[in-house]
Amino acid sequence: MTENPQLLPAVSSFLSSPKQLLIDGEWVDAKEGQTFATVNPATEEVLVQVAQASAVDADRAVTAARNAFEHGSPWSRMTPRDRSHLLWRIGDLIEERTEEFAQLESLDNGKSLASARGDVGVAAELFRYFAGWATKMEGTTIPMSVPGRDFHAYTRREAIGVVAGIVPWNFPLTMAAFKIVPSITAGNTVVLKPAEQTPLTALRLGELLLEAGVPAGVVNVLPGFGDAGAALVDHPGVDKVAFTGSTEVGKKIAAGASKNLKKVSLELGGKAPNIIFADADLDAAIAGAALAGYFNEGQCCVNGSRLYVQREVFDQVVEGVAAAARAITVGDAFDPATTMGPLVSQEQHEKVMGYVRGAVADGATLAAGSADAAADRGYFFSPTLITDVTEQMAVQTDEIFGPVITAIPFDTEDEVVAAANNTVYGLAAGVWSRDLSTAHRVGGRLRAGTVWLNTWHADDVTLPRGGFKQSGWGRELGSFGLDDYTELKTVIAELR
Ligand code: TXE
Repeated sequence: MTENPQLLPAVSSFLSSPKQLLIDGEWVDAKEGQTFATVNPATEEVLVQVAQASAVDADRAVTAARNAFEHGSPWSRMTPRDRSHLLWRIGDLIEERTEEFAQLESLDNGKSLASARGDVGVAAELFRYFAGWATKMEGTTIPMSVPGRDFHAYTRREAIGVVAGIVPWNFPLTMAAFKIVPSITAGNTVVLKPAEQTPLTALRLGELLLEAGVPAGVVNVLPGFGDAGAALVDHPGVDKVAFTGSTEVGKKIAAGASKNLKKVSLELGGKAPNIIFADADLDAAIAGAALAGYFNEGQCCVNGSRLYVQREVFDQVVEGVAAAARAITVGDAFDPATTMGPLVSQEQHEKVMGYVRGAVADGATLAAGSADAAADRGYFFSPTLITDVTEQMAVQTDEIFGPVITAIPFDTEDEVVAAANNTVYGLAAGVWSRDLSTAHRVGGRLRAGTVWLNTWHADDVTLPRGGFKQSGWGRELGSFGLDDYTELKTVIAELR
């Protein structure tokens, strides 16, 4: 690997030895000895070799998680208050190591350091927010009406058991936290499978969890490919699967988990419509549209990829977003001038390029960007804005997961709502208008789990998120975020 003088000693030291699996509180090699290389997408250089989990390792990890969950284990005996303190402590440890996590994330995923620092902050805050919920998993007492008899009935929220968390590469650390935090808040144990493209921060988090005092087996980390994820989905010892990733794999997971009727939560793909009315604050809307489409290299499930602009301001908005795209500096995360890093992998790069080339071949126009790689080395791709698009083009119907926005003019509210909802996805949507009635009314008509009015990507760990339609099952975060990680038990006692 080329020498990078900016790397913290802790990061260099982390990368100086092959990475292992975390099973039952121990760092171990994969049983079958396999490893894979994780690559820096800015340089295409191998960062480090990582143990590659197989079905055998999945079985070992599930057994460890099961034992850690069982009645009488240190974890099952830990009080909610102690769990709360533990979660808070982990949040502090993550925050103290912000720069270290950010560097590792930028190296492995490619995102700018500023972006990666933001992700680390979210992960730390997630632990702290849920620390508060550990002591507030309350039930209710419920009156019963049985003539002549007396009852005391109440509900309890209990842990489900072993959770398999399977996560993608676009926000590796925060996605790991999204699955681990609600799981352990509720007293479950976890086997986490990070994405094969970006295993490093989840592994470093595993080290930190042990340092913070999470008992052995409560959180296990299994880097590997889809087969390791599938082995977890199939494993009878797993009680719940929590997945974020493509809709295609989400369907496989739902089918696999249904064999044993495991609980499943899914956060899947999106193709979010972003609607700008002519009466909007256009400066804000243009900046918002660029952020919606280009943040995180466009590799966001809530990426505002379909821009609809009322006809009278269409040219002005297209010009503005194109200028914003051109103002973005694409480069290596460690270059301070960089505002957009490379895409995560060669595969993703080819996929995004293919969509843009396909659109151009079908007669679309590039208002910004290009259909070519932005550099000879590294998976760089220029932020792109496409006009002269039809609703039938693949660039308009498919989740591209890159910095690509398509822009289409509209005339009426009914027309744009119909177009916006004409998708199998339903993760996010946005409306820009100075007329509050328009904004709220249209927001109400959009079939999406999150609707932004006069903003985009504004978020907090307190807010539930998830998808309508084929964008998923269930909600994550906020006070709703624990529901999918608990079972509700009804207890009925007869008072004699
Ligand atoms: O996702 P996958 P990929 C979309 C986006 C992207 C496309 C492909 O459009 O271009 O998906 O990305 C694990 N059983 N999103 O291939 O395959 C896999 O190892 C169990 C949207 O990276 O869904 C990884 O850990 N697990 C998305 C995780 O699933 C399996 C974020 C995600 O991989 C598996 C990422 C199987 N059969 C991509 N096959 C979002 N909604 O945020 C793979 N995996």
